[in-house]
Amino acid sequence: MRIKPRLSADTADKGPLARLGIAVRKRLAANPEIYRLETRNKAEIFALGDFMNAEECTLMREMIDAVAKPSEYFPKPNGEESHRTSYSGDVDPCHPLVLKIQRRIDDLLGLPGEFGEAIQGQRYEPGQEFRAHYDWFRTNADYWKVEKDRGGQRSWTVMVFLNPVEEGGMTEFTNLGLAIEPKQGVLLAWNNATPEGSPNKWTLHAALPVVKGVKYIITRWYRVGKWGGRNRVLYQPLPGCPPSPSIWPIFFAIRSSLRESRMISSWVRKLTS
Ligand SMILES: O=C(O)CCC(=O)C(=O)O
Repeated sequence: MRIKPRLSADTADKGPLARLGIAVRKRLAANPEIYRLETRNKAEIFALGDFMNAEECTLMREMIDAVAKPSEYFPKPNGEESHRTSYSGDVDPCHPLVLKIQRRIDDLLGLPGEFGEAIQGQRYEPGQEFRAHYDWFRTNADYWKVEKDRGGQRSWTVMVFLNPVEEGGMTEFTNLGLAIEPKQGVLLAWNNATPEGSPNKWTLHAALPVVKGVKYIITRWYRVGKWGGRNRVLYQPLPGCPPSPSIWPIFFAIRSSLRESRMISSWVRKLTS
């Protein structure tokens, strides 16, 4: 009998994480509107301005208000309880705006939509925060037993700021000395893994406490496989699209030659009658 090795935090889903990294990196690098943040090559963090317009942000904030409840979180190893004090909730996944934004995010990263978790909205009021944490899963934690079959490790995180905040509320990459101020419509995307496919400890990040005003964001986390699926379908790079010959020129060519042959036979009929 073959015994399966127990996967450690550094090897679980390593291959798919590395492949996803290559594909998304290439796609984002080819997009002239995307800006890569300086991290001394410790992590891959990208930003894009005006990803959502003011009207979309307003409607999304209203949708968050409708579902927000005290945020849930994956417990930390040291048992620290209250490291996420915001309000959050999954916005209606069938709402046309949510579907539209979801498709735009999937397309930006070039990832299959089914690998993305449902878009989550978050609201932070004064004093609320999300202390330093990783988005990748600790594979020695109890929750991993469930998450490994629900799409596996988290690969990329995408978040969008939905409003400016009067004071505080920055997204801070704790060990990189980077703090990004909330600006309406700005999208941030980062790879939670290293280029080799291991969880990247440089992605430790926090939502600093809001001091004045309210902060709203949406987040979409991608897995290495189909999210929620019981059977793991792991990421494979899509083969390059073959050139798709349009059938319309062929259709028009056949139609016009049929017409011509009908015209010719009617001339022949006229001439011979
Ligand atoms: O609100 C933020 O700025 C960060 C949110 C965050 O860390 C998360 O959703 O994982």
